[in-house]
Amino acid sequence: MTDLEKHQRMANAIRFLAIDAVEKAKSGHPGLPMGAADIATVLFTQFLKFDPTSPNWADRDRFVLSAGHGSMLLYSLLYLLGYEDFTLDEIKNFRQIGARTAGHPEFGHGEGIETTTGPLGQGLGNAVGLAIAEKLQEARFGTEVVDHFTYVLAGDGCLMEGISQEALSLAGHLKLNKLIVIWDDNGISIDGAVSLTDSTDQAARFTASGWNTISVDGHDPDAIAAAIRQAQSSDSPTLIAAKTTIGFGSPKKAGTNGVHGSPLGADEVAATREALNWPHEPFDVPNETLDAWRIAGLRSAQAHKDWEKRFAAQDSETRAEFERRNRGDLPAGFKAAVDDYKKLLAEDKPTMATRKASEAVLGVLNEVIPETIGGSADLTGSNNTKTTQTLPITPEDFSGRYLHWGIREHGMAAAMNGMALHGGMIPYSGGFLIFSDYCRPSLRLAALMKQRVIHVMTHDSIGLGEDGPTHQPVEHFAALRAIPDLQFFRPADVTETLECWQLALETDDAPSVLALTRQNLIAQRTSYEEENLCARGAYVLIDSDDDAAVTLFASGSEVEIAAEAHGQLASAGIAARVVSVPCFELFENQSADYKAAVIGTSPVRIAIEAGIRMGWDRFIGENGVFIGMKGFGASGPYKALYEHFGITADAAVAAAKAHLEA
Ligand SMILES: Cc1ncc(C[n+]2csc(CCOP(=O)(O)OP(=O)(O)O)c2C)c(N)n1
Repeated sequence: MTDLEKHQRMANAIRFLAIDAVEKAKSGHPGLPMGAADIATVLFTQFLKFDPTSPNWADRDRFVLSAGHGSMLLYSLLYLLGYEDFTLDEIKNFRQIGARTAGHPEFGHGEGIETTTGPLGQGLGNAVGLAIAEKLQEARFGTEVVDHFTYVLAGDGCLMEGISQEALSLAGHLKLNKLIVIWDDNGISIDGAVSLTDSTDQAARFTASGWNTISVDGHDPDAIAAAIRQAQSSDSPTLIAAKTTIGFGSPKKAGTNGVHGSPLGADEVAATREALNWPHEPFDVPNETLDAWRIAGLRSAQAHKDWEKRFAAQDSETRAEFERRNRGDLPAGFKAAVDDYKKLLAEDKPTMATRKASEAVLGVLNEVIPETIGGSADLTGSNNTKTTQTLPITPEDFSGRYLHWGIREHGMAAAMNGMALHGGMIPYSGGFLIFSDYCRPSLRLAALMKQRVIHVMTHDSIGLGEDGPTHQPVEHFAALRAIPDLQFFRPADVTETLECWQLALETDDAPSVLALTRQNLIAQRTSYEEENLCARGAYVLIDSDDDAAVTLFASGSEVEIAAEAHGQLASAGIAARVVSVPCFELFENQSADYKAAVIGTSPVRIAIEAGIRMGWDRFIGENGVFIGMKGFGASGPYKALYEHFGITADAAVAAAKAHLEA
């Protein structure tokens, strides 16, 4: 058998596993695996460094299938290469409940999947983060320990999505030369030919952002190999534009949108078997071909052993630190640093904006956690995310700890997911809360993938003032609270900011958003408590000796208003209590008893938050009083805005009295 014949059989094994799995599931996308099988065969049998017996080997190359609808390409590869989690039964269970072979690749379902893909373009963004992470780790631990490539297979859809522009321009700027994107250039998307909707010269676009670009025939294994070889020695990231035929091998459907996302149908499956000379039963890969794949799966075993030797030769401190960071454990000094600072704050009781509080907290935490990587989407001076420890990361020097992401919220959030997935670091960002909308798809995926990424989002309400309604979050608290498994924090003062940072860092299986103010806030917590009170999500900040007639619930900057209202009510002889609610999600995790005790039995319950009411009925009931926003904000000085929208202590007191008298 010639090398070409062997290659074709190996590629056909991918094609037919995909065809048969989609046929059996009666749903899925056969077109991409059939079209990209040659590319994948070359990449995985000649280039990719990986070890199926150790899927999480830290120095493996990463492969991201950005065009996640082509998931059967990845599942076929993982089965053929011998990944334990991807058995033939899993392939046969494609798209069924509980299977590792979900409709789109999902991180955590089976080892060998590097990231969740499906929303087009996200994988590309993740890959930029993976490649950034590789360079950061290489700068810290050296090429003996960290030296791997990030490969991406992206489709037309990935390149058409806006996120691709943010991702690629950043990658070009940072000269991520170990990032290699292979574009499955088949000219077809769901509605038909790509020419229906797009005329971009993609190579020119990538070149304009500093990429190396190569064009090849995506069905010619030698040409693909030559292109990857050239890409590996490039000093910039590389786009390999690989011309392919979607649904390659299907006599009637190849090259059409009919094969993108539907089973071929029995007749066409039979015709394709005939055309590609694959006379085998469904799911049957002949031994000779399966063996060839399994041997390819062993290809990097020696490289892995060599790496283990090099790693073992590092000093014990380096090894321990590398392993600790990869495990995601926080360093030993973390808790003491939090505690010491909390004591100091209880003495100082500083008045400050929570964005400034966050900066002060980060100054303490960045000192003891060397693996935090900070950044901002061009709002460093506003987000206060940079500290003395975090020197800028530049294209020439990745020893720094601060990424100037540019004005690229979506690309930033997707890349941060990639950095977290890579392991060895804790990325945190900076941006305006209003623009959480610009990165929401990536925030959602961070939650779905259970990744510890931390987003500092400042200017969190009308309290930002003059910039006006385009910049004033209103529905954003509710919208972020709505994302399952994402922790949305809105701390009320400097101590709560410290506690929320602690919680965000200690939660290694979920993303967090810290919503922080532009305006100054007085300290609400005036005595030292060892316990992290924010960990309960909501807690009684000011209690009442008598049965409280009124309970005031508030988050963030509005806790100050609630506390002021409490003072006025006390003067009027009305017993009241104040509950601070920094995190809805954590509150829901508490026991029923705790929740009932915090909510209490006051006849009048009032919530104060400079956002929409959605979610607060949980605390105040539908007959409760909500003092907040009903629509968009306005441009003006912030104190005037609070008056204008009636979010004041006077309003809360008046409402309390009116309800008590009613
Ligand atoms: C953000 C996003 N929008 C829409 C979709 C739905 N969708 C899945 S595949 C696809 C077409 C992609 O075309 P292409 O990348 O060329 O894939 P191919 O047809 O080559 O398989 C679309 C619109 C999606 N998955 N993600």
